[in-house]
Amino acid sequence: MKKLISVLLTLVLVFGLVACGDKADTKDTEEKEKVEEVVEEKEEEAEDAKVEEADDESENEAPAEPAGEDQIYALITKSAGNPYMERMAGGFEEVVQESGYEAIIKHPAEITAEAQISLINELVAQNVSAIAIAANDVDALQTALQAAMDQGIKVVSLDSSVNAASRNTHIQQAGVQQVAQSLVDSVEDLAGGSGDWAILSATSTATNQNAWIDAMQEIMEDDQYSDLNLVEIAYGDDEYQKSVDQTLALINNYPDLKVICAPTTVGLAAAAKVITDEGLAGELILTGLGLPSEMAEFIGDDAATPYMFLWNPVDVGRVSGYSLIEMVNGELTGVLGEKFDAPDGNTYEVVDDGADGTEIIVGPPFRFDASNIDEWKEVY
Ligand code: RAM
Repeated sequence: MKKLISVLLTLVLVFGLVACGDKADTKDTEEKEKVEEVVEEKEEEAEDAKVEEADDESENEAPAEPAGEDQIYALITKSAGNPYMERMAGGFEEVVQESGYEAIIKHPAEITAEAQISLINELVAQNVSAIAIAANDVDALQTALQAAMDQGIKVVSLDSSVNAASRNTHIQQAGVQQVAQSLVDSVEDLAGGSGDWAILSATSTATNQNAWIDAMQEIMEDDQYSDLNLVEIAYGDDEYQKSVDQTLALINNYPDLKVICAPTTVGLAAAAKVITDEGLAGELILTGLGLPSEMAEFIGDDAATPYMFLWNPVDVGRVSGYSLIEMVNGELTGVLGEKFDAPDGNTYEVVDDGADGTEIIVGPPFRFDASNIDEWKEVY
């Protein structure tokens, strides 16, 4: 299309030149011939562009092969290089392959909705059977995901949800309220009930981060927490270096800061390294959601993080795989009240997500401290 527009613009320009020339009465025949030649060339180019465009359109219209017996299950992560996302993808891949189907894992080039939309469009063109997506934005993926569902592709969000109209259901790692309450209690405990604290989040559009932060702020409206002062919500975009820089900025900007709560594994690991390297362990205390394998060296009574929380990311991927396989095989639709028995021995139930959709909750958050970190660092 761009090519066609540029050709048409050139034509307008050339005709404009001819018109101007006429007005100025410079009817030099050589000039005129040259102009006619250019017009001819441009007309030919326009024809070629039209043909190319028609080819493109027919490519888009060509119906892809239906999924049939060769089912393909795709998972789109939030971003590449995040160990949490890699473990989640690993669980998904394992379940899909064990069931005899093909798994595709896609990492967007950037941690944005736009980069995820390109991947969704690719998978729709490929006519995969199902898509699981950890969303970088709650609403922005709607058009692309609805196109997928219109084509019969089953869709779940996992880890970070899309709105209810964009999915069949959401695979929720742990109840939002439960996670938020655990984090709030830890901030209160570690701050000794009063003082400045900050949040170090991932991206500002991540549905899961925002849901936890909103729920935490709501809980903190209670009088019990009135002496705690949230000074800033910083965003490290789930990039290690940016999270390091944001932690350093918080330390510099708030000399009385007592606690940083990072509800992101990337942010927590980066902040723990900074606090340790700056010799601040014990003074500025860290809590949040962390991956035991990344955090083991920073957990303990005298370390940067006395304790933290998480769930098993591998299971989040597994339950997404189980749910999509049920959906593709016509056993599950994602409607409230449905249940299914999974190969892991558990029964999963579709429940109300508290907004206008449904979700399947994987399990409760788990607390990690000096007493159990060595055991769990080997697991995930
Ligand atoms: C990061 C991501 C992910 C979140 C975990 C806790 O890896 O932001 O979405 O669930 O942390």
